[in-house]
Amino acid sequence: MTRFTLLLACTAISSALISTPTFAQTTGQPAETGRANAPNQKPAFENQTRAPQPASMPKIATEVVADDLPHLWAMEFLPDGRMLVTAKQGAMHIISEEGDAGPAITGVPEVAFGGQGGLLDVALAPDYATSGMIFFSYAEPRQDGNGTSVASAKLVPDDNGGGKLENVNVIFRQTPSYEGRSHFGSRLTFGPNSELYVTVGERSDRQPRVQAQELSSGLGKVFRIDASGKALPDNPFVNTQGAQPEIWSLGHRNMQSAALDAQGRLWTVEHGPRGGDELNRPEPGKNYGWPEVTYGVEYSGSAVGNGITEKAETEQPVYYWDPVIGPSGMALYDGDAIPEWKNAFLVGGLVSQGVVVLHMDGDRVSHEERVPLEARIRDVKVGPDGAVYAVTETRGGSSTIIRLTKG
Ligand SMILES: [Ca+2]
Repeated sequence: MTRFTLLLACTAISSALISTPTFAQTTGQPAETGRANAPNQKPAFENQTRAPQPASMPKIATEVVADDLPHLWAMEFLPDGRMLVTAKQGAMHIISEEGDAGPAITGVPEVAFGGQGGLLDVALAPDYATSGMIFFSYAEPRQDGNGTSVASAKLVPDDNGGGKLENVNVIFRQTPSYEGRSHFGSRLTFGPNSELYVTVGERSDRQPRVQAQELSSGLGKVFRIDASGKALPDNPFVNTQGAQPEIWSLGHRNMQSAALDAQGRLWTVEHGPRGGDELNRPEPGKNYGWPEVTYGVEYSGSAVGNGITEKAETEQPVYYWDPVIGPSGMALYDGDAIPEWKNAFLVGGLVSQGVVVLHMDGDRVSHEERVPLEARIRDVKVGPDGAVYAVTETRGGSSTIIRLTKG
């Protein structure tokens, strides 16, 4: 295993194949200096986009703690300090504290691997230390297409660094199924009362994506369920005729980021259209607009729908990015090792190739900071040591795990 440390200097292009995003680390100025895709769209309030960088930005040192890993999608720290990771092709591994991946854990169900599909997120049950239960999401191959599903299982590690899943139980299926390879979401986040939030996508294509607005469809929603997959009795639409009772909020595009804040409230970051990635705090029963109200434009450059960014019935994003960051995983920084980041959200950037640090003032973003890592960042977690761990990916290739500390 390779271990090395490098101090982040000004971004240098390390390979002709990687187009490194351009931005300037200047206090008081926005990190993003690129041209907007929708320059005529205006934010609804101050600091809804391109918030200034903070006055004090820590110097960050990076170290590769694990490399030569399969293409990972998610990681979680186990109570013993090892990492549990999902590999997109359909495997789970435990990574030792020395950075070595153990043999594939057996019992993982078949996944629809391809495009954005595969084995996706993993979360430890709140009582994992005693129950050994984990929850994971994946693109599930189905007779009528595919869709995002959530399963629970008991993780039984063995003495060789591997292990097995016992009692695999599919507890929730996003419906309808669709024959596609895009926008599966997803993240799994347990709330303070062991409620499970499941974020998904709207399957991308124009025909299914409009279902993000329909309560009878599970496309483009946040769901809130219990450990057996049932809708919670205080969910907003349990008494609405024809609505899927598991729905918590609607009008979402493709959410691969979710985390709780210090008060235990859910926040999400979703992949928007070109110039429309957004941060939200999904509240019960509220409509986040997609695909009728959104910032950004279609990949073709044309307007999304009628090109509306505001409507009374839909929620404004707390924050948006144009150009996009390509959000992956996110975490609340609740450690002490990097005091400047206390209570900030850390968001992985696939496109921005680094970690985005969102400093909050109440429920608004006050400052945006960026840590360039010159790699697509697939997930971000805070370790038990207070360091930040970022999972990288190369397209269709392999992953590393990088540890970020105060340099
Ligand atoms: Ca929205």
